[in-house]
Amino acid sequence: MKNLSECRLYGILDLGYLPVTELESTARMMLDGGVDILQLRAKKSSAAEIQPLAEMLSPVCRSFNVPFILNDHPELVPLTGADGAHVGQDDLTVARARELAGPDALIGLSTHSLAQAVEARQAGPDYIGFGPLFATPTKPDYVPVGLEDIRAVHEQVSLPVFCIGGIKLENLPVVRAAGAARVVIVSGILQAADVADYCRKCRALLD
Ligand code: TZP
Ligand code: MG
Repeated sequence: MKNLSECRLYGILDLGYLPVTELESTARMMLDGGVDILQLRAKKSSAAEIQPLAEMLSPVCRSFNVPFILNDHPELVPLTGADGAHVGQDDLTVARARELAGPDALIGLSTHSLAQAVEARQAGPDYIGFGPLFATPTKPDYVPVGLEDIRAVHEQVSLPVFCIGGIKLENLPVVRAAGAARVVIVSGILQAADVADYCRKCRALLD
């Protein structure tokens, strides 16, 4: 499986944008397009609903050597073959998530400011998300952090940092120029006319 250090483009299958019936086909298009990590995010679904979806997606991601991450639900990691879980600031702790997900699982943590990103080191995640950089309907109730702290986060946090929030193919060069090496793109990818092509173009800008 790809090491996190090699991963630059993080895609999210967000059921807010995508019907369950299109999950597998969209996952395959994203993987074909070169997404390096894939997350399942189903904010309105129960663990019982998420479990079979994760069981279906795990082997698909594995066949591309791409880590498969569950948003929340670390307890489903050992049951579904997922590779890890992502938790937010208001979710259970990284340590608790690791206990539930197992010793080999990847645990990601969302951060929403430079201070939170620096503090995240103590929590011990395998990577952090940093954002939202820009206002985004995917996560509406958050104040955007902008581009100015991206370099400081990279200087002060020695973990893979995935910038997130309002990132699209169009603004990716600006985000890169501000110091981002790794990005998460949700709606940009899921609303693209050609998902694989969109991912390919984003991935090329991250090399
Ligand atoms: N966390 C911070 S911003 C965000 C999440 C889950 C949503 C990013 O979605 P989009 O559509 O790429 O702006
Ligand atoms: Mg969460």
